[in-house]
Amino acid sequence: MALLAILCYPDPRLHTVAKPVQAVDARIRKLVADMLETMYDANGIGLAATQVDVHERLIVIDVSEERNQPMVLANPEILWASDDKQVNDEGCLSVPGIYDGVERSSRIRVRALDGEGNSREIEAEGLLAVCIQHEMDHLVGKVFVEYLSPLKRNRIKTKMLKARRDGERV
Ligand code: K1U
Ligand code: ZN
Repeated sequence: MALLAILCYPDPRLHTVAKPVQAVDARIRKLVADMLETMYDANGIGLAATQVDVHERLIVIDVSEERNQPMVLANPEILWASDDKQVNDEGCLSVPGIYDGVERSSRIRVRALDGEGNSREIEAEGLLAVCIQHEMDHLVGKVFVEYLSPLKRNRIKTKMLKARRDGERV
C-alpha cells in the first residue's frame, strides 16, 4: 500500500469532473487500498479519488468510531434524497483547518458498486449521509467551500495560498 498526495484547495484539479469506473479490477482495488490508507493516515472519514488526482468516480468512507468499517463506492448515484435538510459542520482534507456549516438532505438512498464490483443500495442518514454527499460533490469537481459566501471563500483561498507559499499544511 502507499500514501497518496492529497490536492489542496484552490488547486484547479479539484474542479475536474470524474469519469465512471470502467471495471472494479486489480488497478481499482490497489487504488482503493491506497485511498483507505491515505484517509486513515490523515484522520479523515472519507476521501474521493479526485482529491488524489485520479478522476474516476470512486469514494472511500469510514464513519465508524473504531475505524474498522471501510466502505467503497464506485460509480455512486443518488436514487433519492429527502426534502428534509440539515446544516452540519463539514471539514475537508483538501481544505485543512477549515470547518463550516453546509445544508444537505438529511437522508439519502444511493446505488454504487462495492469493492468487489457488486451493485449495492445504501440508505444513509446522519454523518454517513453528510459524508457521502460531500464526497459525491468532489466527483463533480465541487469543494464544500463553494457552499459558503464569496467573502468566506475568498478568505479561505487567501489563507490556503499563504500557507502553501509558507510551505505549511494548515
Ligand atoms: O476531505 C474529505 O472529503 C474528507 C472529509 C469528509 C467529511 C467530514 C465531515 C463532514 C463531511 C465530510 C473529512 O474527513 S474532514 C476531517 C474529519 O475527519 C472530520 C471533520 C468533521 C467531522 C468529522 C470528521
Ligand atoms: Zn472533502
